[in-house]
Amino acid sequence: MKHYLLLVASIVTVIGCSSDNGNSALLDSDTGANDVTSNGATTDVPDPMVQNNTDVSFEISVPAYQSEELQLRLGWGEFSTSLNWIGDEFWSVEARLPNNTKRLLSIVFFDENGGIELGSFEQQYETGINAAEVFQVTADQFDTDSWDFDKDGVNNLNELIAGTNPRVDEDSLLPIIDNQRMSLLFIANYYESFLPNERPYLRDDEIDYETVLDGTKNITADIDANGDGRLTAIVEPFRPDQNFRSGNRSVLENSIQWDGSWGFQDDFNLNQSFTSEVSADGDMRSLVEVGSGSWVGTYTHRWDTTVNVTGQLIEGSSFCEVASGTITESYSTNDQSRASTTTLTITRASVDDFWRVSKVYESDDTVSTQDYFARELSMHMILFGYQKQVSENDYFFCNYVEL
Ligand SMILES: [Ca+2]
Ligand SMILES: [Ca+2]
Repeated sequence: MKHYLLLVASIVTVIGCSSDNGNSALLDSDTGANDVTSNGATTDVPDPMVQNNTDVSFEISVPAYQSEELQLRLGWGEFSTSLNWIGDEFWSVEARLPNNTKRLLSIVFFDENGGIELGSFEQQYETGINAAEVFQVTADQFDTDSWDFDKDGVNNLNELIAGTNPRVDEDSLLPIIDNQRMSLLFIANYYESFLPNERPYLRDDEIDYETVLDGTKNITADIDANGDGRLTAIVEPFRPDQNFRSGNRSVLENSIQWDGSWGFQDDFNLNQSFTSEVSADGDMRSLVEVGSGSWVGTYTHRWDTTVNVTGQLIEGSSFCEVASGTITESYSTNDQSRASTTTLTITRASVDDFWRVSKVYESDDTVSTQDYFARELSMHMILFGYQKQVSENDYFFCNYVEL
């Protein structure tokens, strides 16, 4: 019974002694308050030989961040205090707490002199029976992701480190366009469009210069029973060394690969190559494509593209609409004697409403960046005439007979 009453007295003392001003958090439960029984009679005074307190040394490492206005506050039940900065990421404080007592311990890391939370640590903490003990928290035990004032998915700490405003969702201020126009993507569509479903498939058109000039394509295809093989298309102008398009098709376990190239020569020289892989995972299809090309004559144009997207089959078609992923395009030119590079990065998570577009334009004396959202992607931008047929694809072919 005596032990129980002592404990009650200790807690009451702590509740009455919260220390907010910081540096000294020593508590003394032996304040001389008498233990009182339920009928109001004074009983025995605490035995000074019995130890009721534990001096706890809290030693805390916080996530790395530099500011003149950092604070670290600790609460344990009703008790609270500030911690003292020791150096680097290290903070500490000593608190005299009642022993054998369990309370919710909460430690919060602030910037702006308490104005903004950067991270927090919370767990039940029970003092032991020793005269002194040490409680340590390391930086990686701090929850920083729960503190995201503008709810943009980047926590306050990372926004402050990056120099963005943790209270404003910068994305919500970006303009929205209807269509982001692209070109020279989904190239395998072109090659696959010449293949029926039959396997093996052999075709060897005799080149008829007249019909090729009329726009007819001469196709040579040799696709085996497995779906592996090669396809070549000759289009106007008809000389194979002037205008060739060829690709190799490979069937892998859950995917179809195309790699190929095409060229075109007149007063400019074109070379384009690509690899493309469409894979199936249940109903989902994904496309990984890498392309690069050049168009060299009086001026030089070079481009590199990457596609890493997922999509779902459009009902009644053999194509997939892109639902999420990342597309990049880097385009360099010295047209008009002015060298420049434009880099587009287009991303969308499956939960996003729009594509996020980041456009960086660099020339000798300028670097400019534009960020905006696009409701749709359109692949109908034609930079050069030879792209027609090959690149005008809003959707990627995904209903391969082998998948
Ligand atoms: Ca944020
Ligand atoms: Ca922000």
